[in-house]
Amino acid sequence: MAILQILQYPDERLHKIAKKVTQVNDDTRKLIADMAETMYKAPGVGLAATQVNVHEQIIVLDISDTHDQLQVFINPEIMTCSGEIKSEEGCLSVPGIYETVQRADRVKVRALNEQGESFTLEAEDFLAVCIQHEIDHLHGKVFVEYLSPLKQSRLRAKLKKRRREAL
Ligand code: GNR
Ligand code: NI
Repeated sequence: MAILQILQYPDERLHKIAKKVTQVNDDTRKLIADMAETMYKAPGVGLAATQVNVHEQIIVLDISDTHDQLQVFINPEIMTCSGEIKSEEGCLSVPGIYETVQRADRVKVRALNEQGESFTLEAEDFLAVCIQHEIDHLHGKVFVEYLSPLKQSRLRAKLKKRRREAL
């Protein structure tokens, strides 16, 4: 297993569109194991392959306190969604920034598991928010893109400055 490097916003590669996984094999499972290790170490509740510069439709999630409830979604698709929820979001690619985002509060997702088998899941509340946040990453979208253009440009400037000072 290995800890992977997480891309930091702003980075053009966070806006790449992930391709569908055509075959779930040992390479896929190795990547998933590394993504899970990277997510737990960060620590975060989810990680999309896009964030580790792999542009394939793979997500890992674990919203448990015990870090033993790993959920894997390959080629995830939102079938239906309903309701509204406003919640504070953060992102491992935008460290230290927390902003309120509005999303659907129930989603039905279809995806493949680590064995390449299709499943569906109905999620609500925080799990539904996380699934939407991660699927956005696969579509090249970072949660800060829901903020006003003014807030986004201030945020980009702040993060670039912070990065300059860290070097
Ligand atoms: O660790 C994470 N926490 C979080 C909190 C609220 C809404 C979404 C998330 S996902 C985030 C990890 C991450 O960046 N996944 O892409
Ligand atoms: Ni994120």
